[in-house]
Amino acid sequence: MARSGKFITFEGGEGCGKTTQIERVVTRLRADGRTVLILREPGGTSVGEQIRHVLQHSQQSIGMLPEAELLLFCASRAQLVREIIQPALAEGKIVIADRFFDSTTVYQGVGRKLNPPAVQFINEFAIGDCRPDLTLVIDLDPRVGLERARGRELFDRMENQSLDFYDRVRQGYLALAWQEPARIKILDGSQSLAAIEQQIWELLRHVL
Ligand code: Z5A
Repeated sequence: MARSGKFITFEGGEGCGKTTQIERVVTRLRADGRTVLILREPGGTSVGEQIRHVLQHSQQSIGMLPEAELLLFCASRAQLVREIIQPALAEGKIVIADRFFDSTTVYQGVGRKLNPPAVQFINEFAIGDCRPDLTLVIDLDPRVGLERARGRELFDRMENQSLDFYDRVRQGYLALAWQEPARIKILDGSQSLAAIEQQIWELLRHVL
């Protein structure tokens, strides 16, 4: 599908500040007269929200195997890409996603240690040619991020991992950025909200 819009993704570990920065940047973009669509992963479609519940909030999913987890994240994304993202990009919208396929590469590939070529193949199959124009990774020590994210009441299966898992996730993002420096930009998540927002704005203006 021809695309005149821009596709921006936000990535990072738990509590790194993605959601907060997306809200700030979208406010600025809309004030600038831009049409922006915000999406979150997993979810964003009717099918995807059901998969989100199975993946994250259902107590019955405790025994889910990493292979099943990988396929469910990619199933949610395959639906989101074709039902929402590609049509929006074809209409010229700016699409901002809170997580996309890099989360799968890092959480399932590096965190869960699934076979990297298998993860890459399934990941690519799910997205087709719908790759982000810019990916912003907010890098933060997981000890700080987990502390920020503490106190949420809703059960989340994905948030019950070891510190070692989150350390691998962090290293996984840094390695990805090293492999794809033109698309993936790392921001230091330990800075103030305003400082990170300003750096994101500069990077976005460059792409838009
Ligand atoms: N997952 C996966 O395994 N594979 C996949 O393919 C995909 C996802 C797509 C999604 O959970 C889980 O699924 C996630 C990865 C996995 N699992 N884990 N673990 P989610 O979407 O529900 O949660 P999340 O993506 O990890 O986001 P989050 O925890 O909500 O964090 P955040 O959005 O990055 O942070 P925030 O809500 O903006 O900020 C957290 C708090 O910190 C908040 O109180 C802020 O006010 C505060 N904050 C933010 N920035 C700052 C700064 N700079 N200074 C001080 N305080 C700050």
